[in-house]
Amino acid sequence: MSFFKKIFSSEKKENLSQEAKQSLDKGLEKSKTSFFSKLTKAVAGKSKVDDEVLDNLEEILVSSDVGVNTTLKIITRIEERVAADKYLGTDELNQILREEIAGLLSETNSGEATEFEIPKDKKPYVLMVVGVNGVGKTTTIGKLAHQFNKAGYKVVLGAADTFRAAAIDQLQIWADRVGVPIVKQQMGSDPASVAFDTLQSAVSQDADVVIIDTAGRLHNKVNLMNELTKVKRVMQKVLEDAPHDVLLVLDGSTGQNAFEQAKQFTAATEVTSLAVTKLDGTAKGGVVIGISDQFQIPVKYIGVGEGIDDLQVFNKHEFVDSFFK
Ligand SMILES: Nc1nc2c(ncn2[C@@H]2O[C@H](COP(=O)(O)OP(=O)(O)OP(=O)(O)O)[C@@H](O)[C@H]2O)c(=O)[nH]1
Ligand SMILES: [Mg+2]
Repeated sequence: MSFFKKIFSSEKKENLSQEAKQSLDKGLEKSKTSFFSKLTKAVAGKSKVDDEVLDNLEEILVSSDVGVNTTLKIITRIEERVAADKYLGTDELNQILREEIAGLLSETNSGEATEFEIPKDKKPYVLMVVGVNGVGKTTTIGKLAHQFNKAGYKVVLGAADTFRAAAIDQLQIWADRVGVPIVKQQMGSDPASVAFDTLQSAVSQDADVVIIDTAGRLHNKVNLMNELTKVKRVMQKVLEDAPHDVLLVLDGSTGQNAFEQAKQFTAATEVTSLAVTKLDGTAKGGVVIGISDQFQIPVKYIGVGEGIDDLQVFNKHEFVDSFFK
């Protein structure tokens, strides 16, 4: 790479991350506004952090969908600081919260990455996307395909949600929009067979990334889980270590429901990473903090809008920065 190219590409990268930062700020706006207006009310007329302030704070965190267990951890940390420093002022509460939440998240395995990357030793890298209906699976796949494509990877999509004709059409629209190939069959065909074809096609095209869409709804939950297991098993006939990642998509705007879905899915099938969507337009952004803390599975991506660029790599440092800015 020439010197000028290097400068240009590093400038471009900075620009992009600047854009990403703005879109994160915008995506978290509702959550922040709601959180800080509650916090302002909770400390009104109070100069120091006392039991009453802590009680209120606990209520605010729970009502911001951080989740009870994670809230208790945060409150305990703050109590310890209050015990050590009896005159902790409420004007410092914001900073303290920020530090404690960052501290808590630093212990989780979510959010270390800053860029859309795939493991270098997997080719093609196979990503299977799962989740209940309507959470944003297909949209997330389209956005991911766009990011990987932009990064120079050769992407192939597989329409293994054969339960609805519209599901296949929807993925086709995304494939056309991004400009990547899609492997599909008729509605009602065997999803495992679509996944098999997709992997074969990807291997023969020397593709870098395969993303498999799956159904979010079937006649019942047991069917759905059995089907996912079968899709995986059949993919392994082409690539024995596929899928390399199973991404569970959760709708962040459903708050506690997202926790429930994560619990149920991770108990029923192997999930290796999480995406939390629809953080824009909701005040429930705190759910990402709770999910990162409560699950051993890393949150990798967050959805902050319906547009093609509205998917971000979840980075906990950026998230906390943006939330407490
Ligand atoms: N505001 C917002 N909307 C989103 C986001 N991600 C997805 N959506 C919207 O959520 C709706 C459902 O998204 P889909 O991608 O169709 O969800 P799905 O999980 O594939 O749904 P099924 O195929 O029915 O199982 C669509 O209207 C998307 O535009 C996001 O991050 N923000
Ligand atoms: Mg879909």
